[in-house]
Amino acid sequence: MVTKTTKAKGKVTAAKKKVQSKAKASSKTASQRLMEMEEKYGAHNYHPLPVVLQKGKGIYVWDVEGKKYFDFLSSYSAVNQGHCHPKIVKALKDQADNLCLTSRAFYSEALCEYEKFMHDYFGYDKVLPMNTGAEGVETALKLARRWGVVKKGIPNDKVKIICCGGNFHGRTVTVITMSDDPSSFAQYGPLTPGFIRIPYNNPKALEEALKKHGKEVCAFIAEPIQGEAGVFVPNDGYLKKCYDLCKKHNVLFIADEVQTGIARTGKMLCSQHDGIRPDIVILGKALGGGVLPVSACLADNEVMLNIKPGEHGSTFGGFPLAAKVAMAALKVVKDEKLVQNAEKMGKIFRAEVQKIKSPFIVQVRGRGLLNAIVTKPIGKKTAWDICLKMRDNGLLAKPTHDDIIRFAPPLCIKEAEIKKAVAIIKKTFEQMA
Ligand code: IF1
Repeated sequence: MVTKTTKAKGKVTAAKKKVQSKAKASSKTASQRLMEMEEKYGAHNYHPLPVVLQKGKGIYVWDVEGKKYFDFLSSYSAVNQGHCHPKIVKALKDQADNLCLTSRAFYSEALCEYEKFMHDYFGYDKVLPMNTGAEGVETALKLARRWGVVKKGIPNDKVKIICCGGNFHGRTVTVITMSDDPSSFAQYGPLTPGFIRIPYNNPKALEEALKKHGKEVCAFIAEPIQGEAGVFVPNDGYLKKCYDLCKKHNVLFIADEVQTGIARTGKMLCSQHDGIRPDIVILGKALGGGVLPVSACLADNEVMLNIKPGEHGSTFGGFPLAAKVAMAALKVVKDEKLVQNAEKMGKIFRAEVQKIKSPFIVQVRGRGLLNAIVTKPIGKKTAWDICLKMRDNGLLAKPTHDDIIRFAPPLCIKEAEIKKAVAIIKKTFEQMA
């Protein structure tokens, strides 16, 4: 009897525990459960800010609990036109009902139209369509190397490309070869030969490298503003000086406009701030209107026509859905005057943020709507903690390099919304102090 009772009691306790633990599980928020799923089943190649998004519209996103936020990252400038823009989504849906994918084995009506559209829009002879930014960069490097061999007469195994310290051009093995950030390239060796790295924002360094290696150099590649480096804006005239040096040494100038292009900095292309027309422009991110991965290289025939049929490509590059989406995305930029708006709102944003007095703030910098606050940690509180608090207050932004917070809202943001967002940023810094 005694044994039985004890057993029964034991059973009750176990059942009770089960109920308790179930209650505990359900006391978790939807966000917590989803983040645990990612932790368990997703590769650990990111460290996201803890917020689980479910919905987006214009400059706002909502999490799974229904809380609304200003999106001040815009998926790293891929959502310049705003989330789920009705015209871009309509272009996607219309084409999806018609023809999604053909590969490049056949012509597609949408791609033919897109190629002409890109010529008219950006004024380059030709476009080479790809999908992601890194593929666009790879394509530019191949175009440049090929031009170097065919047109400049550099021996195939000697061709060099000059890149900049602090760059971020993507994640493929060749592209990370250009990086000087160990978190990008370490323990992924062996890397790709043929790169020379010089300091950014230093035309003298380019001049010296070209004097020394110019005959074997096919191209110089740079971001007009370095994004990952913390929205590092070079001196006025830097790009122009580099461009002129390239011309002097018969070297192609490649502008990686994946992040700075498509109106982000208050010009259609950031290179226009310095009045230059790069030999190769790489576009990505917002070219897909925040809807699809769409990237491209723009260049003239002298560069573009050295790659012949079968020598480069991608199954999805320029697929009909992407072609239609990109055209819609670029039409929105013009129709809604996003270049002008980015320029105007950027000025207001920087002026307002500069008024915030906080011991955390070291510098405010940027161009158009690509901006950053450089912070310094106080005690144990860092840029990460500031971003967590901004999240609580209803604004999403992400730190880069531990101490820099990037602010890059969709370009359709209005003045009243900028002011509301700055009020949140101000309140956050006050709460941190
Ligand atoms: C990630 C950073 C931004 C880019 C430039 C090419 C690419 C990028 C100038 C490659 C991509 C992204 C990738 C993203 C983080 C992000 C980023 F913080 F790492 F540097 F935006 F600032 N050229 N930048 O900025 O384009 O292949 O990704 O389409 O998580 O790696 P992609």
